[in-house]
Amino acid sequence: MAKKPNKTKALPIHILNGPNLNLLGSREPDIYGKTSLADIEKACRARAKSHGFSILFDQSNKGGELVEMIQRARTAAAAELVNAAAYTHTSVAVLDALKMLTAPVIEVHLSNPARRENFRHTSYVAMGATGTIAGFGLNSYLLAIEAVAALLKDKKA
Ligand code: CA2
Repeated sequence: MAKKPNKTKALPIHILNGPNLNLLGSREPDIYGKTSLADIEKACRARAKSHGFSILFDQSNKGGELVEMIQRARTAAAAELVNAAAYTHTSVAVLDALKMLTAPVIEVHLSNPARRENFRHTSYVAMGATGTIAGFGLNSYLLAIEAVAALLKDKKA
């Protein structure tokens, strides 16, 4: 009997951005560059596409919404890239939500928080992440997509 074609669609990579990142590019260009969040989204879509993945791109300024978006990713995403912005350093709720994911979680930052103020040296997100990429601006997101693509290919093989 002929084999049925596998119609299962690959789940997208979920990219989640926390508070104030909607205003990216409008201030502190010395730290964050001039790239807007829309530029990041566009570049991520292109990079993910080159690896055969689609992207679900979200941003919220509200902690509860971020938690809900992470919860949705439990069944709706192949991997989670998260730049929780200031919530990185404060939110046990975001950490608890990330811990519920079975998919790879990559913590992403535009800047390198380890080189900045002491309060940025603690990351709750890191405790729920597979790994962290920080300090490369827009390229932090693209490197995270590379990491995820490699992880998911390894899983498949
Ligand atoms: O470097 C990162 O990606 C951060 O997650 C950015 C957060 C900061 O609190 C973290 O410590 C590191 C801040 C996001 C602020 O968003 C901006 C909005 C407009 C202009 C500049 C930054």
